[in-house]
Amino acid sequence: MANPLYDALFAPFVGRSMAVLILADGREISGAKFHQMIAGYGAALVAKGVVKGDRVAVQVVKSPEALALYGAVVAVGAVFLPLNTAYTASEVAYFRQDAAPRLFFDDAALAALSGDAADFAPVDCEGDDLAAILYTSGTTGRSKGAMLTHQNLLSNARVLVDAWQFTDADVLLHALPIFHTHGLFVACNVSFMSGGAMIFLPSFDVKTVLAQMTRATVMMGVPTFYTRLLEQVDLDFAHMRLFTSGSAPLLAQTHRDFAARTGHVILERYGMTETNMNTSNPYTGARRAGTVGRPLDGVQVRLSDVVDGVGMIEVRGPNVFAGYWQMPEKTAAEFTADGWFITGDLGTMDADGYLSIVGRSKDLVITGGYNVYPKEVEQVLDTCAGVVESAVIGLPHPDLGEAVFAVLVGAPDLAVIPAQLAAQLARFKLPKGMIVVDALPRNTMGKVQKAELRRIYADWFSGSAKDPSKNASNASKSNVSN
Ligand code: MLC
Ligand code: AMP
Repeated sequence: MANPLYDALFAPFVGRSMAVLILADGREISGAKFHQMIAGYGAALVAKGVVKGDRVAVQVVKSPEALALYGAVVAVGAVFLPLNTAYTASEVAYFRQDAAPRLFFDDAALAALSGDAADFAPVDCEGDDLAAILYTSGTTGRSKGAMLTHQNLLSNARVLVDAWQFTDADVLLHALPIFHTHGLFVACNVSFMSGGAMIFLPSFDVKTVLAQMTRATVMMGVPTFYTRLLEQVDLDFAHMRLFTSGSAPLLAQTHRDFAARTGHVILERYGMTETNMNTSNPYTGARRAGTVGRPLDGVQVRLSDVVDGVGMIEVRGPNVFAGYWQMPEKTAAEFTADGWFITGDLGTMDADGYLSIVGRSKDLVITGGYNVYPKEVEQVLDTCAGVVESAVIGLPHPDLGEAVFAVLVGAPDLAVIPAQLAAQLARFKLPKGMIVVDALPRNTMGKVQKAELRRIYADWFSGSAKDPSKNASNASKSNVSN
């Protein structure tokens, strides 16, 4: 009788007096206490009728309770479905309708959840059973639920503990959100599996992070964490053993600057919601700036349709998801005939097997580590008064890596558009700049040339640009302060 993920991550906490979570106010939660929270919630979920395979959707602020709920859902054989706290009511309505969860937790519902830990018993599961569904936006604008099995999550956590040499002496500084692969699976699962502790912060606030760092041994971050740290004067990280980066491209310059300022060579790795982690720079050995390292143990990576050294990155291994929830056609379309997952990322591989990500075939903006699919924003923009058509692109941004930018045709009132968008879209998806032009550049097939738009407005957020409105007659521009 077994529950693979629960047995590996949560069961070992029974009776442990060592802290598993350290909070910003200094409060500590022992392994035993954390397990009791999981067991209490587990009993409560069963009492509410949750059975194996049920989806349990969760949109709650980051807290120890939220993490214990994750453990409880896994323990009772249900499927954890975390949602970004920034999602609007209409976005959440879509996920609830699509996934049909047995229960939905917001903060109030979580606060009211209690059960008797004595009544708890984990539910048996197989490696192929689902442990989580994480929604990832699609190029058509419709989000897809990536189904992740116990085996997917377990295999990846094992490989990462090993690759990054985690032990129970580690204290991971955790400042990421816990509704995505990075913060939940890479960070929490790895820490749980190693039996170490996490300094569990509500979000990335640079001053708090610096203050808390003194007790940590490892930090995992998106590139924005590192650019923000580099803006600080005093960076004394001599006691740290590891900094990792992922979810978005880390500029080689940031990598070099961080090494020069702190003596730490950031370890960059590459993953996706659908695959967990695929590649990593080595813990011992050369961590090469601008590369995402080599395939992790048990993960196979290949490039297809290679032209001038650049090919589509395809992945195969126990980490690769079980498909999109109730979307067999979309699932089939993203696998090759011989079973490799087509990532949509373009890469090169050097003679030593180090992969570099050089572009994306998918029309996607990654801003501060969050993915925004332009189509989704364009669809809402096109409903705004005065907008005839729109093109949404990502432009280089000093803080967020890329920022969302909208090019509009028509005569819209730019002052009212942000509020109209915010009613429907999470705020991180809203354009940080907009411009109105006479027409969008198109190729002979009539397709909007987004590469051309990215070239024209490339310097918009850098401040050093020539005024882009010179490139577009009758243009008006707006930098949105959101
Ligand atoms: C916040 N805002 C953003 C934003 N984050 N806008 C664009 N991109 C973002 N990433 C907006 C808010 O809506 C708000 O707008 C304003 O910016 C300030 O909000 P904030 O909460 O103060 O932001 P801040 O704390 O500065 O957050 C920035 C950040 C955060 C980079 C620290 O976004 C973050 O933690 N990102 C990590 C994302 C992540 O975990 N990705 C992993 C995906 S998994 P307004 O209008 O309200 O003022 C994955 C797989 C893998 O990709 O390989 O890991
Ligand atoms: P998500 O769907 O949110 O999991 O985002 C996954 C995408 O993030 C990948 O397909 C890549 O495009 C991107 N990504 C993740 N890690 C890296 C990295 N280290 N460098 C560049 N892009 C990355």
